[in-house]
Amino acid sequence: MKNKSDLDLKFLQNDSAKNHTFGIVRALWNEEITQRLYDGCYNKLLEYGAHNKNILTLEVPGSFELIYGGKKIIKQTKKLDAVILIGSIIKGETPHFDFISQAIANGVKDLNILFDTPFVFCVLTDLNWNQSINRSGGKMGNKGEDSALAAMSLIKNCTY
Ligand code: DLZ
Repeated sequence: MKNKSDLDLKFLQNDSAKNHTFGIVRALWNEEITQRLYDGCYNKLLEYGAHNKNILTLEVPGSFELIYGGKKIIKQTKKLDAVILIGSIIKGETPHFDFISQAIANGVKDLNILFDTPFVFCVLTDLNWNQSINRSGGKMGNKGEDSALAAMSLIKNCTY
């Protein structure tokens, strides 16, 4: 395996998202970054055959609210095949970064335990703005695209 995309492409077909339903919960904090992640994720789902009407989007103020947003979107629709949670946390001068990052990772883990639908973690935890740009469509790729691939892989490999 050369990189993550090689692995995903091995399992996926070009219509892997067709006839599947997706939720995307997007945090608006660091909005430019989460927009880039969102676009990468959304377009990757379309590329694999998803229909616009089958991609439901919910926006929340910050990454901390992704957990509530994830719970809400799944409870209200009850028929999503996967949910992708998109956020961007950038380290500041206080320990806030550590508390929020840890809480969100734990919260997303809890959602995966509580619900049958998979929740994909697309939250960048970067030390500065440049790192975030690099991971949202810059020289390190776009983690939003990777998350779409992960969601499709989960639907394909974990549905029996
Ligand atoms: C408060 C805060 C801070 C300091 N930094 C970020 C961040 O880098 N990324 C992010 O998504 N959200 C941040 N927030 C907002 C919190 O996630 C949350 O929205 C507020 O604390 C309100 O609950």
